[in-house]
Amino acid sequence: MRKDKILITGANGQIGSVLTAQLRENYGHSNVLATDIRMPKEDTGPFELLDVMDAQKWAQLIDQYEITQVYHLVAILSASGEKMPKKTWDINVGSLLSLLEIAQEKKLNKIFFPSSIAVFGSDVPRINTPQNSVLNPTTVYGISKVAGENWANYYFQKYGVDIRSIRYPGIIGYRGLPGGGTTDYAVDIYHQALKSNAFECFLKADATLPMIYMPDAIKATLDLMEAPEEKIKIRTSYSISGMSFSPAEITAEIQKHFPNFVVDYKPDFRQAIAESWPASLDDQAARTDWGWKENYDLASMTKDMFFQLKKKITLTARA
Ligand code: AKB
Repeated sequence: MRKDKILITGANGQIGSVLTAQLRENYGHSNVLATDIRMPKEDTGPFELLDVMDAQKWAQLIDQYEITQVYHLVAILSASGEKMPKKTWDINVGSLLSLLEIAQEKKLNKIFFPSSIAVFGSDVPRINTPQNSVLNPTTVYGISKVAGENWANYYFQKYGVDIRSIRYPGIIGYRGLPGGGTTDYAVDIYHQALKSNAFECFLKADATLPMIYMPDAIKATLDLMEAPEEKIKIRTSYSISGMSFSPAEITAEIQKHFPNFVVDYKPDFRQAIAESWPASLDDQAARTDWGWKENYDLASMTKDMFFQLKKKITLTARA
């Protein structure tokens, strides 16, 4: 067992719930403190209520549990962010700044903060978007992530805070549902295929976006955090991607399992957000620096999603 003690914010969320379980397996149950603004549905281990805008409580928990690493997952995502720009800025940037101050003061070993493909705007090549592109995002979420990346780099350069980050593409997982994102359709579509064999999609059929399956996203996060410091050459954030597909392509893949599955396209305001993001990413820097490599493509992810969701439905029915 390793001696690090870890605090996670947003531990009840789509990524948080899976990452918490994996970190507990790797670092020992009692060495991982889950935090969230709401109580979890099930008691799975050490947990504290934490509003990340309350920097004092955050610092106090870090002292109380002798925390050495923080995974700061709390964020308001792209679609929700457009409905509350000021709050999105305050939470996404304000809480990161509080953490950076705490990390510097308490000499934390390492911090992880997620960035996003939302940092890119429509003025970059949409295919194989380079790691070092001009960052002119169109959403407040994207603006907050560009600011976050720059603050992260600043605290590393100026104070030596070991902060590491990944620009997550859309993340598809079976445990929890995402909320408030533009890529959320790609999770919901699997649930609806099983439930009703029909789905209403809020993006156009050809809105291709970079995506990743949850096990690959977790692997990337832990590989980045466990890589030797000298391998981390980028202190803003690393682009990574597992695959790219459009709603039409994921539909065709689902139809291999459910031939009668139908999708009705009703694009809304999220279509404009999707159009401003890359269709695919150049993630060679992550591959070269710390060995990023995905295990899943669209076909293998779809097969596993249905296997896991069916298993979950059977277990829930039995309980
Ligand atoms: C969103 O759609 O807002 C997020 C993201 C790509 O960061 N899933």
